[in-house]
This record gives sequence, C-alpha cells and structure tokens, in this order.
Amino acid sequence: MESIGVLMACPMNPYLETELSRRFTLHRFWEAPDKPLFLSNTGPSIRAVVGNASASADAALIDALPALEIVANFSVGLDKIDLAKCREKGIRVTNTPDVLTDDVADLAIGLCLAVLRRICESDRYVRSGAWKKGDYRLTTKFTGKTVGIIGLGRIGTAIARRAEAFDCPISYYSRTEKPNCRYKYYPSVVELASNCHILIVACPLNKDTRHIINREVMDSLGPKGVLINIGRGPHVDEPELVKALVEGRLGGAGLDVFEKEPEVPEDLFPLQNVVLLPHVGSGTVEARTAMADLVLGNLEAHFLNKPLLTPVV
Ligand code: 8YV
Repeated sequence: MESIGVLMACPMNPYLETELSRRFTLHRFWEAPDKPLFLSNTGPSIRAVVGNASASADAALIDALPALEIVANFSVGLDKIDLAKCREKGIRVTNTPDVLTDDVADLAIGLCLAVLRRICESDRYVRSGAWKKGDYRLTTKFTGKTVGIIGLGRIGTAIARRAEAFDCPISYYSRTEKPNCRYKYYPSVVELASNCHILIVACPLNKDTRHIINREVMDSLGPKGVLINIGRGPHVDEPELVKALVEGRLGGAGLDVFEKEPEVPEDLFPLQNVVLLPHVGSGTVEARTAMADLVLGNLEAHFLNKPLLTPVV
C-alpha cells in the first residue's frame, strides 16, 4: 500500500501521522506552500483524504482530487465533509463513532460541575492568593438539577446516563420522539430550554441544527440557566450568547467548541460564570489512539476490498 497517495487535511494526531506515513505515501496538506499548485501536481495521485473536525473533504477539495476513493475522518462529526458530493461521486466516507463517546460525555458532565461549582474560578482564587484575603462565595448544586439534552444519539444518551447518576431529571429534544425512551421529550428546543436548568448541545451539526441555540432559546433558559456545548460552535449564535452572558440574561456557559476555532470571543474572558475549553471532548490518549486505529483500519479495509469498519457512505 506504500504507493497509495493519502492526503492529511490538517495536523491532528502524531501517532496517526506516523502510522499513515509508514503505510502510505502521506501528503501533509498544511505543509504545501502553494495549495493550488500542490493540487494540480499531486492531486491526481491522491486516493484517500484523512480529515477531522477542523478540515476535511469539502466540495473544492473533492473537485481537485479526481482519483479520490475514500474520506476516512478522524472525528465522529461529519460537518466538514461534503457528504452529498461524496454520495454523488461514489466516494466512501468513514468516521470514528463509539470510541470517543465516554470521553465526550465525561467532559459534558465535567463542564456542568465546573460551571455550577465554579471549579476553575476557585482554582484561580487559590493560585492568586485571594483565599488569604477574602471569603469564598457559595456556588450552585448540580445534583438534582433538570438536564435538557439536544440530540439523544450515542453521546447524548451517554450524557443522560451520567446525569441520572447525579439524580438529575432528564428531558430531550430531537427531530422525532425516541420509542421506549424513559426521558421526557419536548418537540421544540424552546420548550426544552423553558423546562430545564442545564441545556446540553450534543447533536450533529447540519443545516437544521446551525444556530439551534438562538436568542429565544437562551432567554427561555434564563438568568439561572446554564448552556453546555460539546457539539459544534455553529450550533450556537455566538454573538447572541456573548450578549446574553454579559447582560446576565443567561446564568452561565460551559463551552468546548466555538464558531471560528481557535478564535474565542474575548468578551467572554472576564466572565467567571463561563468555562472555556479548546475543543477537547475526545482529547484523551485512549480515545484519540482508538480513533486513529479506526482511521487506519478503515483505510486498510478499503484498499484490501474488505468491508469498512465504520462506514457512513
Ligand atoms: C475531534 C470531534 O476534536 O469527533 C469529533 O467530531 O470533534 C473530535 O473528536 C477532532 O476531530 C480531533 O482532531
């Protein structure tokens, strides 16, 4: 397989990069000083693209790669891939489900605790020496709070199970009600937000879920409500979120993702009721190694004409 051209869309994981370069002819797109020139010279030899949540096979890249057979993404989310174009051209697509579910769900609960119990603020309070000077202010209990989840797929369900262990009543919104589900269903996000204390975004990003958290949803969540986003930045209307937090119309937020990563609105930096993370939901050695192994396994299966491990298209 050493002669098969594989294009990595951006840097993502050193182990994956090493293994890809051992098994294939690996091209690192970010290292090409002149991308149009690289694509016209090398594009015709590329048979696979490895992308992630930051960059993958969009329409322009697919059009520039006439021999492309497979997009093996190092992510469960597919929003950076032009799936319609892949279907139309018979290009296979794989992702990395399941292996990251626990870690993303753990982080969602971590953000709930961090925001409500002000863990990061308290850490800053100790490190700055403020503890020696003043009183620590009281925080908010997490156990028993109503949790609303947008998207009850693998990750949403894993978050629900964890929140249940904290005695939190669970409700959810998804396009359709899940049969035989013990959680309360709301047919609209506004209704869900009006009836929960913590709203967690855990659905895929697509044209229907872009800005699913808008001003009306934030106002329904209210000044005691907390928004947790472990999905994608564009799920949230970010300028409206900043306004809601600065004006005190929303109680707090725990955010692992942003609209224009790695850019984060600086107006959020002084707010103590906000916890900001650099898109690390799946960022454990265990999950990232398993994700890399899935990418490698899918590529090998494809080029050996075997069934794909985690096919999407
Ligand atoms: C990654 C993700 O952060 O799986 C996803 O959809 O967002 C993440 O696991 C990313 O793809 C790692 O490079």
